[in-house]
Amino acid sequence: MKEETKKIQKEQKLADPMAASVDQATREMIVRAHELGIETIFDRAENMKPCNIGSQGTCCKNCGMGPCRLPLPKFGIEGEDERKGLCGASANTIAARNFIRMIAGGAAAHSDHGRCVAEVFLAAARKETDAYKIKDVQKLLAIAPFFDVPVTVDVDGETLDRDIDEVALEVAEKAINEWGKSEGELLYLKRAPEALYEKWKKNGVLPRNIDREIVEIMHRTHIGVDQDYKNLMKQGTRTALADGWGGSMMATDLQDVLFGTPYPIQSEANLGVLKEDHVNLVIHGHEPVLSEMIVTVTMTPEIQEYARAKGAKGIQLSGICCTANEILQRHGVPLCGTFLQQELAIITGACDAMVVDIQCIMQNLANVAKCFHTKLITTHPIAKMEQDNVIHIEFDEHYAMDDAKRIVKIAIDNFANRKTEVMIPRHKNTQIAGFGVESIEYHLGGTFRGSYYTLNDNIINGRIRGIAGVVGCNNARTRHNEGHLTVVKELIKNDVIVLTTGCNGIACAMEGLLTPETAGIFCGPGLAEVCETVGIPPVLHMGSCVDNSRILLAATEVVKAGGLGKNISDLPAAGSAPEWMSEKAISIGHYFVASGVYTVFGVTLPVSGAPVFQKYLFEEFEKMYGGMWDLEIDPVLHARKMIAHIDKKRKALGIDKTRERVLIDMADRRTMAS
Ligand code: BF8
Repeated sequence: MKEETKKIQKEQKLADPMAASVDQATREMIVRAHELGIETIFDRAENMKPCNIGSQGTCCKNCGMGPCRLPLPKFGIEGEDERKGLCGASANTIAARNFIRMIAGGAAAHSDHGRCVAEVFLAAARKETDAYKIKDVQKLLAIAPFFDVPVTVDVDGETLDRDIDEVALEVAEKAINEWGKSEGELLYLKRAPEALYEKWKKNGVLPRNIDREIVEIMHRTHIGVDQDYKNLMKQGTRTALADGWGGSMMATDLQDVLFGTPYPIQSEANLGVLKEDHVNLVIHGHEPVLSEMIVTVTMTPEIQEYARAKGAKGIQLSGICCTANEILQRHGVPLCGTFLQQELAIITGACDAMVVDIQCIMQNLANVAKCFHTKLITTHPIAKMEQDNVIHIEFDEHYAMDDAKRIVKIAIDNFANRKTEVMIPRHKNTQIAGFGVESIEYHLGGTFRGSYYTLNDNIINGRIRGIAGVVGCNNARTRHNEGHLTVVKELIKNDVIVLTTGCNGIACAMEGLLTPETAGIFCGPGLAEVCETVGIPPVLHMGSCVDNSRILLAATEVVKAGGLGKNISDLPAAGSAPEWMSEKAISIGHYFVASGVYTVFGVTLPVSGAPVFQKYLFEEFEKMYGGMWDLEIDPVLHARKMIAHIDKKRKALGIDKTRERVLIDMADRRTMAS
């Protein structure tokens, strides 16, 4: 172990493993890290406290005269809010600028991911690469009309009038155009319920193209441009919609066409999926373009034999963050952990290589890897690390298989170099993942009916009280996974079916909530009955963070199936990100709000320093879009606020009498479990 690592540790406060996480594997690995003298994010969170003014959203550093800091007066604001920056910017202007810059950051991350997928898709359509092919022709034909690509399809879903390669090429070209076209509006906006599209039009927020909306945020938030929080939020809304109904939705669709639309698949989750006698290659990041190739290479007999020749019993692939969700939902590759567990995967001593691409990758991975034999490999031209122990292999889709093979071989060759005693926590859980718009239709609508009627019927008759999308990150400022699991358990206990993505999906998988058997233990009687009859978990894993678009489209299908109003905002539904931390989460939160969903965030929200602006987001947005923001730190109250909103919508629809509106308490739950 490096001496300097130990020295730093002696001067620092250490995280209390019990207080840091509710997950046993995580706690054991924090203890292990302390034994080895290795610092992790849990320790850093003890030693660095967040800036109070920044976390209230009222620190402006958009010019060289600042940062101008506008703290809330200790006893609140009496009368007019006279706080201002050097240029005169009010607290509302500063908080709104900061907020929409976060939307721009999040939308840019999702949408640049989508662009990369679209470029690979174009290369595949042009047959410039052998590695990528159109895998899901049905999905291609299903999305083609939304790109104004005409195609006639017969009852079996086969195209009647066009060559499939020609359709693929046209879709690829139209898709790429969405990032920078000079006129018109995003084509996918028409996929939303008509009433929602009309609301966007009325409010003047139809996005023109993806890049332009992001650029315009950077312009408007430059010193001396937009100084009206309402007008700033108009652009924030336009940009978030360009993410949810644009970049993210296209990323999901094109990935499905290239790599296959997910269907339910069994796997496992948590650090216990690592195997001591196997080569462990951990894939971390977001774009499935590389990880798909790694999965393909790993399955070849040649590479398996190579691993055995080096003394391993085989190769264990696993994933961290949303790349994990991507290869889980299409191949059943197990989840190694959430965002906060990335350093811990290396600290097991069993990680022979960790390959990363973009987003949510901690720079400290390189420092941790230095203490072990682990090879840390960056692969993306826009995401490198400064530390000298990091290997950079730039991934090129035109030589995808060669690059993937090289990376897998590095992991295999490194198997014999393990130097620290391996300690893999034994904890892992079984899960079923891979749900989407299509599979929900199949499971809840049946192949015969092929629709969302059954789901709607069960919502109308009250067995299912409502729908919740619970998504998003881990945040080291709160106890790892506690918010995620408490919110989800409280919802399903009260008959609310949960759709999950991102790190919430991983947390639920680690807890065993993604199995049909969970229904009998954790759910209220109505939801349990539906899950047991249909054989689905009460928490449906819908994929990665770009796949939140699947939740938007599932909600749209529910509207279309009828009986629950004309718009997403009419549905008994709510959204949540209990442990959010990334800018992407803010963009997601806002496109949910602008799509009509009451959306509650946990931990903190950088708007509290500007009460007028906060009120605009928390209350006035509902009048424009039907959805609004909220913040609730207590996870039980957080879920109960969502349930109260669901009940409000049930009442408005006239279906509140079909079920007893009683929150189930612990005593009821014990009776149910016995
Ligand atoms: O895109 S949930 S910590 S991994 S940002 Fe990151 Fe947040 Fe996890 Fe995926 Ni999403």
